[in-house]
Amino acid sequence: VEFCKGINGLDKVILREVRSSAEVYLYGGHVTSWKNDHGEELLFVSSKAQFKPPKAIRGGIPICFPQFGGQGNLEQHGFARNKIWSVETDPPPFPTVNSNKAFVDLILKPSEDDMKTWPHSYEFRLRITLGPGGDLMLTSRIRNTNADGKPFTFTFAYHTYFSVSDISEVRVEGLETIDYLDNLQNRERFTEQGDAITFEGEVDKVYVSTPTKIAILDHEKKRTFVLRKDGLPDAVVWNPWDKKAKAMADFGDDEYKHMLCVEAAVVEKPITLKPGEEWKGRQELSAVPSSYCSGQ
Ligand code: TA6
Repeated sequence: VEFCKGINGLDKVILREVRSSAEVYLYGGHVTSWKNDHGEELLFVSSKAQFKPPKAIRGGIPICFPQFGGQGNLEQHGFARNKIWSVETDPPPFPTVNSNKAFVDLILKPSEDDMKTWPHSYEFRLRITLGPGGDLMLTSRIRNTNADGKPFTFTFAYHTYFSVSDISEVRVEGLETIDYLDNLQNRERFTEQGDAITFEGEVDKVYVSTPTKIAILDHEKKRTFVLRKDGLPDAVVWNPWDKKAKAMADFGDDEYKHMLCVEAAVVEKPITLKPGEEWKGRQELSAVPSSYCSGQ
């Protein structure tokens, strides 16, 4: 585990396991790189990403808390991804992981100023772990530490940007026949069709009550990303496609072809914590060789 300076002098931590690695900025508690043991980058970060506050880094794994999306009185996706986190020195009440995994524990607590935007106190612990096989695990523990007895309610997402060779040759398996809210049709509820999802245009869907395992198959790379999740019932699938890509200043016009967001999330049924209560949400990512051929 190395602590060093990244772009714009922002502090970052690098986790290494044999030849695989992961990188997380204290800015946003934001994973910006996950490389397999061939040194291949598995996450997408835009070439036009801003690595300086207050703009969130475009790509990697933004942490959306205490709000996912634009519904609510906070800015889109909340503020956790715009704050500077710190490294937790005294290990939190995490069960000790076996020693052959590299990990770092980050923590975010509100400042007096933050309490003006969202009048609650909390402890948000984020453990990033790189397993011996190069799997990447993010575990969030959020505790309500309000002294005034007030509960709070939040929604959440790991807004993961996967790097893909060609979006038109990507399939997502595991969400067949699942209901979703379509952000492109006033969040109306539909049911997904019966076979793997493919991409021919902009997609922005919140799948609700989804299975714990979702697969993203990249034809050209003969690679499958497997996303496993716990405590995160929903999954958001997003690709901006060409028009929306052009409308984002921190996103290259053609970059939509090489990324897909599949986001383990809590959206449909927000979480409410009373003081002293803690919520845990975990996602585990792996990248495995796959013999998938598109159109199969
Ligand atoms: O996760 C999908 C989404 O909610 C899209 O609607 C789009 O807004 C995307 O997030 C990116 O949001 P951001 O605030 O990071 O630009």
